[in-house]
Amino acid sequence: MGTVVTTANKEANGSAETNKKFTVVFVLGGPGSGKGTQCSNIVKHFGYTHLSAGDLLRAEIKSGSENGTMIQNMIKEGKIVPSEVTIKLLQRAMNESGNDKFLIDGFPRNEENRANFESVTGIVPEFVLFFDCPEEEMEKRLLSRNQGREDDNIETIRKRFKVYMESSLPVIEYYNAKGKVRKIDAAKPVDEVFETVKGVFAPASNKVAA
Ligand code: UP5
Ligand code: MG
Repeated sequence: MGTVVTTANKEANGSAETNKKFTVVFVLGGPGSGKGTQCSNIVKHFGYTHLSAGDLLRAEIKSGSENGTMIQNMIKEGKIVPSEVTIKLLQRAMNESGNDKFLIDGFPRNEENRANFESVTGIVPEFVLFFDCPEEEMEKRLLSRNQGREDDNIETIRKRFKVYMESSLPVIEYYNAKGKVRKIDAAKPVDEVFETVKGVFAPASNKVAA
C-alpha cells in the first residue's frame, strides 16, 4: 500500500520520465511543530529524501521566478499557495532527486492541495506522520527560531495558526478516516519525539535505526 506507479506529468516536470515508482510520506502538523527538525533525523536513519514544500516555495522566491512575488505575498499572509505551483515544484524535486522515497513536509495543506496532488501525480501517501503540538508551544518555538523567516512574527504566526486549524486539520482528518495517520506527541524534547518517530519508520524500513 502506498507505493504506486505514477502517471508522471511530462508538462510539469519537463522530463520524459514516466511510470516511476515513488513512495511518499506526508509530514504534517502545525507551524513550529517540528516537521523540518524531525525530517532531518528521519533522512539520516531511513534513506528518504526530505522535500519541504515551504522551502521549495522560498527557493522559488529567491530564484526570481515569475511567481516569486505572488508566493512571497501569500507566505507573508500565511495563505496557501495554489496547488499547481507547489505540485510542480514537488514533482520537479522528486524527479531530479534520484531517490524513490520522499518525506513531503508541510503539504498538502488543504483539500484542494490534497485532491490535486493525488490526481496529477497518481501518488497516494504510504502514511501521514502527524506532529501534534499545543499552539502555545509552537508559538514559543517560532518566536525564538531566529532564522530570518518573514513569517515568524506574531501577526503572521496567528494567521498561520488560523489557516492550519481551518484548512490543514481537515486534511489530517481525511487521512485519519482512512487509517493512514501516525500521530506523534510533538511537545516533547527533540530526541524524545524522534524515539517515537523511529518506531513508526523502523518496521517499514530495511535499514536498521541506530
Ligand atoms: N524545535 C523543533 N522541535 C522542537 C522540540 N521538540 N522541542 C523544542 N524545540 C523544537 O521547528 C521550529 C523551531 O522549533 C525550530 O527553531 C526548532 O529548532 C524548534 P521546525 O522543525 O522548523 O518546525 P516546522 O514544523 O518545520 O515549522 P515551520 O515554521 O517550517 O512550519 P510551517 O508549516 O509554518 O512552515 P512551512 O515552511 O511549511 O510553510 C510556510 C508557508 O509557506 C505557509 O504558511 C504557506 O504560506 C506557504 N506554503 C504553501 O502555501 N503551501 C505549501 O504546500 C507549503 C507552504
Ligand atoms: Mg518547516
